[in-house]
Amino acid sequence: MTTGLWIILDHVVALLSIATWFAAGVTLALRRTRPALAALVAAVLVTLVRVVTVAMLAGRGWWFVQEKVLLGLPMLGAAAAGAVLLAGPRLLAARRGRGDGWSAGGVVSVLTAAYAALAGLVATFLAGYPLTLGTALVTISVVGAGALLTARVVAPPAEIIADSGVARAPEGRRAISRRRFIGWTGGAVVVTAAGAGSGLSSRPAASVTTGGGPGRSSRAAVSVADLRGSGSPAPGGTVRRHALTAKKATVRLPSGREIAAWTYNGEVPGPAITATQGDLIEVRLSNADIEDGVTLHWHGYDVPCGEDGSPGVTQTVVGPGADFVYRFPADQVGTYWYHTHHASHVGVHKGLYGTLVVRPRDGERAGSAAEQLDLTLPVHTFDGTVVIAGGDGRTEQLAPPGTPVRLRLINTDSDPHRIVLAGTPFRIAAVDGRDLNQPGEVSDVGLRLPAGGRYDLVFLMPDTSVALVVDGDRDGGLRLRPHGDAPGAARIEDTSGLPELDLLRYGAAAAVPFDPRRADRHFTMVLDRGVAMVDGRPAYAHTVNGRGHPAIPDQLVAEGDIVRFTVVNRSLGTHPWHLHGHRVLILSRDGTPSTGSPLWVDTFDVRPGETWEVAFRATNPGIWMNHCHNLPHAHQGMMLRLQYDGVTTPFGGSHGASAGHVH
Ligand SMILES: [Cu+2]
Repeated sequence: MTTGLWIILDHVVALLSIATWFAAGVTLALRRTRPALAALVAAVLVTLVRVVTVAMLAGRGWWFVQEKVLLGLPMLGAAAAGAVLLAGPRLLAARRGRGDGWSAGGVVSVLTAAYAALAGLVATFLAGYPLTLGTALVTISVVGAGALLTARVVAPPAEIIADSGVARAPEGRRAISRRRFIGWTGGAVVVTAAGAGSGLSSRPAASVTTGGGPGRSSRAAVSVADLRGSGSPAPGGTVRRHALTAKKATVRLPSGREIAAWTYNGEVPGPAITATQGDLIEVRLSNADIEDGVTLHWHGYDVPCGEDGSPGVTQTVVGPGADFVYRFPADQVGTYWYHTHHASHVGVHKGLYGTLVVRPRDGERAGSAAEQLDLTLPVHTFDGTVVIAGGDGRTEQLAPPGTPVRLRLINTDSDPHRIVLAGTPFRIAAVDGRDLNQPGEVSDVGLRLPAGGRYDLVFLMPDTSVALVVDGDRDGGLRLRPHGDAPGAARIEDTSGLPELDLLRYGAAAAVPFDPRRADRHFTMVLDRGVAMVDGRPAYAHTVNGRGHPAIPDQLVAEGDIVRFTVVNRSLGTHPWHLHGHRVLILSRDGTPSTGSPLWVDTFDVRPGETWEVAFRATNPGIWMNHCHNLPHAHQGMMLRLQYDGVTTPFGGSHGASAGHVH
């Protein structure tokens, strides 16, 4: 069973324990003896099952259970033990016909167990990982307050007893003062703990984490504004100049449908930028009428930091009437894309993206010179319709038998797409722009393309039709026909049952340029949901180690460091993790090492319950965004900075500070 399923099962059992404890408490309060006893037995059994599910999860990693083991279960266990001791004997006696099983202590203790069960689950959902002393104190005080209030409701308040005849007897007076003492001191403890807990919870985090390496040195500072691209192409190369103007436009898809888009140059996708290795790419970005501002981020391209397009970190956002010139060497071959990085959860979705493809100069890469059909296929969803390369998802293309074909798939959405290439065996020549080592021929497999990710699929055109099926839509996708005379004849099989190809076991292993076991720094990022501050406001955020942007500490590295990331997904959603300015090497997923081709990626899909280990060498100085590429998640807090020692920013440092004003 996957960790994700254990997480869900544990939530279900936690809900059941809440339900059974409340059932026991309410039936006992109503003096329904038999149902109360049955519910109490059920509650105890479910609580024991909960211990098992938490133990199973603990086996998958401490991150998944920390707050359950340290707070939720002990709190529930103590309350449950009290409930059994206080309510159990009278209920058993009632079953034998003595009394009705009711006692004030019994009702209060059973309901307190119910509050403890509920509070534990709420703490998991609202606070998550890591558990702080503040969270623990607040949670325990809430349960304590619940117990005190219940006692006041279930047993008559001391003042009422004081008016009755009981108060006249000495033992009655003692009982009253004891009750008052418990009430007042209990209340005082609860209020103090809650206050201390809230105070602790609102403390700011450290501004930086060092991952076990040294802290900031006293080296002379360099500004990201000075980390810019070189001014001339390599020998033999040319300057590829483009002018992109961000503007609103009504775009007509080939299907005839019109969409209100945000565009570069009135086109969706924006102009395709292509270059040959060694060229210099120079793009002047202007903004006509996107009020919130735009930038250009070169996704997966390890540009100098000042060209990275992160507003508030590497430049100021380009507002209407302003412009910014990006310049960087086309030194990486492969399939990439560009998009705005300001309020990108809105802007990219509405169309502010385009493709970037750099081909090798000498054509020495296997087959690349001979590829006669080379299609760049960004996959984007507009209003629920998947649009491929600006087409409407029913694109047809002629490809004579024997034609070498390369399909460059780019996922420009925030969710993964399932890709099936039907009708031919093929190879995945490159992932995220980087060639794989000895990629084998595959067929009848599904490919999961993470948000932001790219796959280059290559094959020789057979003499029958080939279909690219996206998300199982057999009417959409791309058709390649070998002959001009049989349009769209081939029937496409149902591809939904095909197994998913695991890229961690695809291709052949090869040497990598550094030893990832010798990491200079190791950072752990636990991804979750919870209440956290995002851009200065409290939100139900997507969090990293319990915090939201910009309150997540920067990760400090020094140039030349080998850096290791452990990325843990505790949540029920997928998080495509994306580090700017670097490619990372996949080491393992859920403890199973990558055994196929070295897999260098800029985005990796961390699914619910998964734990990924990746490593990279810090060779590109700057301040780099490190975030979830589900862009709404990033906007809701799941974003932090990787900062090189000695690099500063004059742009404020907080990514897209005005992003929150976008609707
Ligand atoms: Cu995410």
